Amino acid sequence: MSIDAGSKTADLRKEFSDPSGQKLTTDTGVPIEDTDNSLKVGARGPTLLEDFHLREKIMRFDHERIPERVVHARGAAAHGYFQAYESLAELTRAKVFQDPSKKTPVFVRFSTVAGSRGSADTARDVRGFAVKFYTEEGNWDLVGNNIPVFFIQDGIKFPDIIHAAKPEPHNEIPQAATAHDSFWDFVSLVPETAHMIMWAMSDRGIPRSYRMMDGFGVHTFRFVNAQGVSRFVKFHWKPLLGVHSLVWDESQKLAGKDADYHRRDLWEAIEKGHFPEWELAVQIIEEADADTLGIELLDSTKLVPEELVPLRRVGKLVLDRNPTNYFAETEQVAFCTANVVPGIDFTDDPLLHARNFSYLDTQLTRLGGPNFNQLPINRPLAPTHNNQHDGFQRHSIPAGKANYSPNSLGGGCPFLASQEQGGYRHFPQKVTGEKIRKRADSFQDHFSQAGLFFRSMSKPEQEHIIQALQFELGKVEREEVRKRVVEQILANIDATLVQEVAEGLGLPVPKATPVKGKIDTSPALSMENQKKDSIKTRRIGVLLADGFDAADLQNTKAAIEKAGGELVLIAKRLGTVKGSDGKAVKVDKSAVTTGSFEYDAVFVPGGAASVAALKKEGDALHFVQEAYRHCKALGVTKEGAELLKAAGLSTSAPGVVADGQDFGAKFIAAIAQHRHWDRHDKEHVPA
Ligand code: HDD
Repeated sequence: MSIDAGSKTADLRKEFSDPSGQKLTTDTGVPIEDTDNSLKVGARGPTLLEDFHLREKIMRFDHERIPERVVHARGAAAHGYFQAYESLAELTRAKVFQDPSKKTPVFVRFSTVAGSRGSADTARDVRGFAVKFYTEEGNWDLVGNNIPVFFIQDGIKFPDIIHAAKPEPHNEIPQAATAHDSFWDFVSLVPETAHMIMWAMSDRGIPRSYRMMDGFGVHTFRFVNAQGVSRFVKFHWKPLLGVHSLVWDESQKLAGKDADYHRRDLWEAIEKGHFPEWELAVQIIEEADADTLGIELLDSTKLVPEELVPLRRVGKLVLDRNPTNYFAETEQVAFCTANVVPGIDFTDDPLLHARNFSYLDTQLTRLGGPNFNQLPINRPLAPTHNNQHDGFQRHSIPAGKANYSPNSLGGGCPFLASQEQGGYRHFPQKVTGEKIRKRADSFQDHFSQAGLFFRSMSKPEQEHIIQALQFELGKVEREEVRKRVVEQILANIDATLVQEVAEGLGLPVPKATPVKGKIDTSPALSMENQKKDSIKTRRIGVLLADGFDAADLQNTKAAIEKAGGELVLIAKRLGTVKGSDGKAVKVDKSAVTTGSFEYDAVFVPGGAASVAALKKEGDALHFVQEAYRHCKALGVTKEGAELLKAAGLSTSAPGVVADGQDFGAKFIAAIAQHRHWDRHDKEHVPA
């Protein structure tokens, strides 16, 4: 048999040399001569069953998919490291927190919860923030979210909340959205969801980037030190780029124009060397103080306000390497809340206990058997020795006759690890009680922290929550469900909230009976109070046509890049545009492939011919109007201001920076603010 030398594929193949010397082989290592033609009897004859290469290739293709995760199916991940700032020996014996000179490798996967693997990144949803630390004493998985609380208090309700949130069973509609009857029906009947609903409907539900969101371990865990002293701990990840969000209109448009917006953002940042960073912070609560705190630490629908227990920043997470292969790493990674190391232990949070079972169990179906920890991405760096040898997809080949314990045939191996040798010992917590299906009275307050969150928001943040609820409940078809959410949930949270949502839905406004706790507001909860000091990695869209002012572009580019931002040149079509100096610059994006929602700010340089051309382009006018409506920074130099005027926009509105002294510095300061919510008349601007 010879390669079909006449085919186009064969011609193309000849153009590539073979520098690696790596030949195509079957899975059993047999070199392959032709992978473009199946084995046939004559060139036009039937295909032969003996074509083992065809059969293997198709068989492998037929089985390429594994079941997607039942939740958090859509995600993106990266490698990196964690480094402690100082020894935490007084709090925990975990090795990962002992030596500040040591870097512990990590793999971090971000995700949405409700959508399928192919759904859009920017759906309104909670984001998963799962970190696998490959520590020297085994893997520690901190499987958290970008929201510090959860929908339910007991894991037995997890299938219910997820079934309600996922597409409805009869027609599988809608995808990656909670704006439908079954979700809100559940919410209306389960008041413990109230606090999490406030967070999910807030701007936290539509992050600007995975790189710009908080992470939380959610549950209360234990730190246990070498002396066996236990303290309660809550984990927080704080992004060094600050916490920023999209607006809802942008999220929806991005879902159409770039459904991979978040995974692309993470990938590109790492490829460009802009490694995302977070600080790990802990809230430590002495066991003796737990009862007087006034917050049930075992209830995952509650947070501990930073004003009560401050955050202590204990180390840094850096993501510096993209995966080599999406499937092998991001898809096959298996996190489990039960993966803890000596020095980290559980509390009796009933949500956590159900999770400890669920994550181990789900991998059996998803990864085809019990050996998933042998997959390269899950394999610990710490050595493993045990008698669990068999099962589907065993990779390593255990030696020896003894696969039981105790044994003498294997010389007694593997031996047990004493405390001094780092053996894991569960914290000997005292427990007594009757076997009952019941929640403690301390789990019954469902509204005080929902109200705390809403009251702690800035005015614009509150408006966004109201608008999100009007959208979501507006999509609910059954009026009795809408009414129940308004009357049974929102009325117990806040008077303004319930009034505005009810009015937006055309429902009677019920009497508000907000439930208040000990703390009235927690300023730390508002995104407005997070740091806004940098434009690092921010993308600024530049609108250009032939004749743009080359000096304007050059000066702004220099200033923005010095501050760590990036200009993206946008014109009517791809190719080049000519500046006032006669030089051509390459266009990065054409108007048909992009939109203002892909950028953090907009810049329009001067140049009479360029601006005159832009004024006639509907896309350019729409671009600036949309950015204005989304409250982004707009910078204009010289004639650039005319484009804004032609679009009916004010050049003196907040966040609009017109030419003048210190233009670069003022524009940068405006971009760092991320949004300028107090922009007048924005509701009247088309977008
Ligand atoms: Fe979960 C995946 C986060 C409650 C059952 N969950 C999963 C992932 C994250 C979370 C980030 C994706 C991990 C990855 O990237 O592979 N889940 C949470 C948080 C919760 C939570 C922060 C509440 C504090 N989860 C929760 C409960 C249960 C589960 C109560 C079941 C009783 N979660 C699962 C699961 C998943 C999962 C079904 C799907 C895929 C997987 O585990 O590996 O077992």
